[in-house]
Amino acid sequence: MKQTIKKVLVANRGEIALRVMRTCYEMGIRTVAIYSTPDAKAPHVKFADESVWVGEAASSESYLDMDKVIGAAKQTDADAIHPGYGFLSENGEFSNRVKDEGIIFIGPSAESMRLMGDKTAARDLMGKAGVPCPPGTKDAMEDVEKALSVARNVGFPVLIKAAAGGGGKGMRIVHDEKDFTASVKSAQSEARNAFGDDRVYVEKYLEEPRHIEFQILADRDGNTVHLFERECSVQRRHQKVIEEAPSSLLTSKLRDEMADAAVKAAKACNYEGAGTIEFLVDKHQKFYFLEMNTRLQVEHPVTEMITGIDLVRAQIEIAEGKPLPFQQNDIQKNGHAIECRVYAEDPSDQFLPSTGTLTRHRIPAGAGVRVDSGVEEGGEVTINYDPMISKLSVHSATRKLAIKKMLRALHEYEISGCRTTIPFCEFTLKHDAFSSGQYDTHFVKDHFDPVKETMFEKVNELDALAASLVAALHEDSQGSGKNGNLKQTGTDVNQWWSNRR
Ligand code: MV4
Repeated sequence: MKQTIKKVLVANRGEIALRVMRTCYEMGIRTVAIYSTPDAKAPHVKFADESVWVGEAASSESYLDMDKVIGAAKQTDADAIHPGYGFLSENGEFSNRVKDEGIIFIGPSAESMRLMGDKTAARDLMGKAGVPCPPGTKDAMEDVEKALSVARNVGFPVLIKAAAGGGGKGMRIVHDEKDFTASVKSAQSEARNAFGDDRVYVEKYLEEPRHIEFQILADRDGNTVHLFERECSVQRRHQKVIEEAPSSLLTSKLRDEMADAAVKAAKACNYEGAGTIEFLVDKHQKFYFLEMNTRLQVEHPVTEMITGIDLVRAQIEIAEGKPLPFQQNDIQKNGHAIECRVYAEDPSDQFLPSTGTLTRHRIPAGAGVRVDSGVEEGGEVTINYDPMISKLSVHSATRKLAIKKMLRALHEYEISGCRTTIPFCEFTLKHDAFSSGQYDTHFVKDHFDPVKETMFEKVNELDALAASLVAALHEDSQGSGKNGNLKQTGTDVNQWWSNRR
């Protein structure tokens, strides 16, 4: 049944809220923003046609409060809700309640979310669909001894994972069977605390894996296509930092095999809308299903840049009941795109959050440069929400040219008032492991030493300055008089030097 959407409430904040609203504007669809007290003057609120205050800063009081979000949609007569990513975007209860109110949920069914949200159910479904999964236990672990025998069969190291998990929470790498039982208990405890569900399962640990994911679009009639892959191996503590499309690892043959598997996976859960199938590719170029994300992802811009397809427009048209306007052969990849996530975190200090007033926010521009930002100059960067300030994406004809363009754009990006991960992104793009394409999910651990990379250079410069000042002071104290004005500097370099050591 087709229904034209005239007004969308975007149940999100920051860059993704603004990004969704921009496509709505281009489609002639009116928009409703929701906002918490600290977001009252946020860019997404200013851009929307209407806005509704939904509560105080805490997400549970505002963006996660289903009653308030649905109430705002009813209050403004929105005929659809776009959830963005995070918050309620993969909450089956929310999508069902939205539909029960006669409002269109722009996303997949609650059943698809459920099937893919439970990692053991997802593995089972993938096995039946002929999508390869890492060897391991079929179901969640009922009996530790039985699981240990499976671990012995697949061979250590193994990974213990939370069935309700994702993103690394409740995950334990076990290298030796003597640590197995304790690791299971520890994983169960973390999973119970994080998800209220302590079911865990075992998988063979794939060494030096690459994280490669395929974008999927599926309409209500079951037409399912892929929009090629994204490589997301530069991660820090399971948080993606740099993504690119296409992957420099895949051969055409491997790409076709993985794309077929991704389409199979989407069809196996009757998927509708935009979704992503995550795979790991091991050092033998064998790929394995990791998980499915039943939402639009942060890193979707790099796919849009190489295919020319607006994924939010596709989501809305699918939600209106329209058939996909293209077939698989119509979708071509062109050139290369890279995305750097700009977080308000300090890479020289363990990526700790960095808050403050954005006294300067000047974004780069020029051909092939896209900035999706949820902040503006004068705005506050707080710890209320995810620390991502913006996403900087570039597109060029080749990967080498895209790297050059990204380095130029990072150089041009001016942010003052908080520390950001821009220096880390510059470090990565300049690193041989990245530029050669020879990197995996251990890149940060293997190559990034914050003290060496960002502080020592400064310390080295300061050391040189201190040494010359100490030398000059020493000479001065010998009465040579040639550094006459030095003493007036008031800089007790000796004191500074001894403090520093
Ligand atoms: C794995 C894996 C290796 N072997 N599974 C799961 C959650 C996701 N964010 C990363 N996950 C992984 N699952 C098997 N069977 C490697 C990862 C992985 C990873 C694991 C530990 C530390 C950092 C990682 C970064 C990317 C992928």
